[in-house]
Amino acid sequence: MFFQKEIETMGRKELEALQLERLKWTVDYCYRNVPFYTKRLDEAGVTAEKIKSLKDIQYIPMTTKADLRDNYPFGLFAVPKKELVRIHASSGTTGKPTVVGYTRKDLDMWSDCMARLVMAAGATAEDVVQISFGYGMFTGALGLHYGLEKIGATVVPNSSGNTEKALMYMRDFGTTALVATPSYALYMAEVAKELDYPMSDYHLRLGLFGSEGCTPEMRWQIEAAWGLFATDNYGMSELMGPGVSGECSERDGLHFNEDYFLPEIINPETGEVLEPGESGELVITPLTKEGIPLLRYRTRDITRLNYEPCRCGRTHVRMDKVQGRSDDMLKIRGVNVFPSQIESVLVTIPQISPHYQLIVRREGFTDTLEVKSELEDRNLLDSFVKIQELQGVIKHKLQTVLGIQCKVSLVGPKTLQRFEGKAQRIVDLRNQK
Ligand code: DLL
Repeated sequence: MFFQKEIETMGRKELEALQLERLKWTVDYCYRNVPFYTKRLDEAGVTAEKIKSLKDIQYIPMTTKADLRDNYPFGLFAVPKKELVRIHASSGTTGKPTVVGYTRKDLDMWSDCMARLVMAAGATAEDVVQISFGYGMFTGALGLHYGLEKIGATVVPNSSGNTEKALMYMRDFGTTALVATPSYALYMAEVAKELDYPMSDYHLRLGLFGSEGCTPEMRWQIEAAWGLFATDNYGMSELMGPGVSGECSERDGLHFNEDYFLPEIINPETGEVLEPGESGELVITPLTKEGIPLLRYRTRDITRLNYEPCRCGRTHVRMDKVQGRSDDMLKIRGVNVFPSQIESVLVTIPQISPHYQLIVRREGFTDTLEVKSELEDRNLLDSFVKIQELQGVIKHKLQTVLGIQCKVSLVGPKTLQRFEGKAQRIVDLRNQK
């Protein structure tokens, strides 16, 4: 099912012509309306007229999260405040929040992008969709909310938290689709199983998940727990929020809304643009944004692009599931370790739950990694030998995948923290005295 079939199946030549025209518009718009970009573009000697092909994007300077923070709150906005109809911000846990503003046209574009992706994932006007992202400054909830309303689905704006009540609504309203982070969907299933209602009282058929990584192994567990079909959605607040890319029901990569977002892959160390198919850092230029336009925004997310048309008929480029963030990547004794690699191992071991924590320490001159995982069965704690055996198995499997040794600790069931939003699994103690 398509929301805007003509655009979603547009031929590549036509699509690229549209992108080029919009890229030139954006460069000119930034130059004229954002002093930060006037200076940057002057320094680089770039003007809209000089851009003759999409390849010329490489001459445009990149923008980083630090640029947004340095210009907090409205320094990169291109319109006066009275033209904005909404403001969102990132949580700002690691510094000043990054603030983003939307004009009416930006919001229309956002809900179109979302409507396309939820339909591609299989949502319809028949669905009752419960939104279990936190409503507020986070873009996830309102982003999906307006897209789902646009396709005529019945939206239940339940927000995150108060899980038992959310489950009551789910049973009583006959909710058919759930919007949540994968980790919250997993936690909700855990709580549902503890309540006095059979799982057959729930009617979820579709999960519209996203906002954090999720290995295929973890996804199978969520699907099995709920009996639903899960799809992945990607985006970030600086670019708009969710709606940048998402999986269709083929689940063979996340389709970009490529008429609105121009993606590139770069080598995160050198900034060099990589060839299609190569893995590296995703850089995105929104092509029509008015409130806060950005040029070549460095996402820090590591992925790959695939320009082959999809079996679903959509032609827009697909990205692989995010492999990790370049700033989430742990460097342990010189080896790059992504949390997703660890998750893919842990989730296949039946004696432990899919909840885990990664603790990084500096001991002397070496970095060490402790993988803390939860037992499914409390009784195992009584057997030292069995625990040791299990630790040995996990350690061996992790070493095979990661190429380094790590410490494995097993703790009792339901002792690790659960998350209602994005899971925070890494505890990096290296810079603590
Ligand atoms: O997480 C927007 C969003 C909301 C996307 C709901 C999808 C669904 P931020 O809070 O600004 O925005 O966080 C953006 O989250 O750079 C990625 O590192 C990560 N991220 C987002 N979606 C995915 C995903 C929203 N599907 C940051 N897989 C991004 C992996 C994701 N990581």
